[in-house]
Amino acid sequence: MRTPPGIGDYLIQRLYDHGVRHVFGIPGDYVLGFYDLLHRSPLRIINTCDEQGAGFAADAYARMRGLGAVCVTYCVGGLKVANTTAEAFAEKSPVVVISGAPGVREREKNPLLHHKVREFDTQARVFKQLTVASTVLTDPQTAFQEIDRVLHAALRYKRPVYIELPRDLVTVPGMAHHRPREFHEASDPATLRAALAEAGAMINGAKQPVILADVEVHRFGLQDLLLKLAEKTQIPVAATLLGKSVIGEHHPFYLGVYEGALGREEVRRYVEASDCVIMLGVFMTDINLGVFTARLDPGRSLSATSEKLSIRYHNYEQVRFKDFMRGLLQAKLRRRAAPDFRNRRPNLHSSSGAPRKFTPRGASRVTIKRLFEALNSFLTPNTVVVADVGDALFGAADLFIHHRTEFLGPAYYASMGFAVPASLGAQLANPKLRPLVLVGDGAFQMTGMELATAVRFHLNPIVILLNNAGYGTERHMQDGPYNDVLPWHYDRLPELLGAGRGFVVTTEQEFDDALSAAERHTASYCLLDVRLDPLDRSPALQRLAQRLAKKI
Ligand SMILES: Cc1ncc(C[n+]2csc(CCOP(=O)(O)OP(=O)(O)O)c2C)c(N)n1
Ligand SMILES: [Mg+2]
Repeated sequence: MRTPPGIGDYLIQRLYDHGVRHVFGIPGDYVLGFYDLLHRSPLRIINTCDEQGAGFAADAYARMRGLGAVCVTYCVGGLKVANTTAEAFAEKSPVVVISGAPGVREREKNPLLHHKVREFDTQARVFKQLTVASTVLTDPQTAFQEIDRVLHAALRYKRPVYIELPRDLVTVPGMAHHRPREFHEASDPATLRAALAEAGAMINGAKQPVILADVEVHRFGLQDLLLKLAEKTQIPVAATLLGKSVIGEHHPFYLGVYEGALGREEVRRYVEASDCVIMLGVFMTDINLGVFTARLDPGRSLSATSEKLSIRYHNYEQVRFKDFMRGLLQAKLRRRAAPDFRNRRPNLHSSSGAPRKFTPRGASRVTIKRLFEALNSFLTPNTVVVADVGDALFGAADLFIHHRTEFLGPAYYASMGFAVPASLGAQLANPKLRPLVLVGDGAFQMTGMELATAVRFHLNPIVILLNNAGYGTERHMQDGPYNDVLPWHYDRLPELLGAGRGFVVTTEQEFDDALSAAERHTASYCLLDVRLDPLDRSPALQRLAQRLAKKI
């Protein structure tokens, strides 16, 4: 009889089966045995400067590839990825958190082993709160099933999961003759039919229907379906900030980002005037809804997600999101007159619909508004834009990403420090893409040193550092010395890391030149330290402030 694989090997095999090729993390004695297995497996270990960097990288990897993994040691490493796991949970990203732990035999008599906080299960209890499923693999008889169960939950709910592996069980064989269970979930056919009938009648009866697409269309890989639905019916598509880039944004019927008063006025007007808003995979968060300035009437909308389907005021149970989307595509929906929104964006598109070229105004000081205009013409189909919190994210809302799924930003949980490490995960997930990182100086000081990891693994992000001498977003709410940060010599990072290129940018011409140089320098990362006026802000933030001011 063949011996069954060891528990660690089985976990690696299952990750591989689900498309994972890289595991991010930092080793420690409780996880060394598993690291040794990983090292000898087809999965590549990407060790970062800090666990938080590994967590954000794995999150971006999961958003791009459908599953990501971070592997850390007990508590000192594990608790450092609590925040990144929280972000993955809140924003629906399927990250597998693997933590080493003291061996089962070492736990007898409750000794005070290093890294232990309170009880042996303290870390597992923390992660129970932060994940959709978790397991501590203490029993070889059930370990394989547990791994299957937890990975299935990650894929089903697109949320993080936690697997704790006691160090004395890593190479212990699991149950013999185990076969990974296939999980099939189906919609209830009668309910699906009824839902589609009501949705079809509502859409066909509407004068100005509009699709609002969000994060779950990305996570469930339904972008093609969405595009087909829009092309078939010629119903225009708007995206939320979290769902940004769900379709190619130069498409004639792409409206733009809808985010209430935070978004562009023409998008807001169109969506809010619609008598049928078809919300697909929409997450009703405050940022998605323009800090609740959005006016979406449930009586004029239908909303489908993996958790809930409602059409006007009716809820339908047991209808899978995918089935509903597929059903809509097959339904008899009226074809509308073709919309074309490109000519409404004269500063972005020429009359032929092609993206406009940016012409720098020589020695004028670069502003956030102009910076984003320049980036609009700099983006290529091979760019993945990764934005951090702050004006990097607000300003990015107005970028027009060429191809779908090429925008990543923590647009709900909003933890600073996401972008630089996330760019590593994004590029490893899809090496054809070059990341363009938009990050504030404050956020950069949290995790920017992960550029060292970029150097080690030959990645080449272009980092646009929006240097406004501190926490600009906070300054607009309440200012004080606590919003200042030390002005680093960011452009000299290449000296410290022994690789990369740094630029100081003050004028439009310098920005344009530095972008061209960065485009040519593909051997390593480039960092553009863009010195902004500390009180400058993006049009998006400005719009919000104006709208809120009108209300007061
Ligand atoms: C980890 C974390 N700490 C604190 C905050 C609160 N916060 C939101 S925006 C912001 C300032 C961001 O500064 P910076 O990265 O320089 O971007 P800017 O606002 O200047 O564009 C802070 C501190 C946060 N979102 N995340
Ligand atoms: Mg700043």
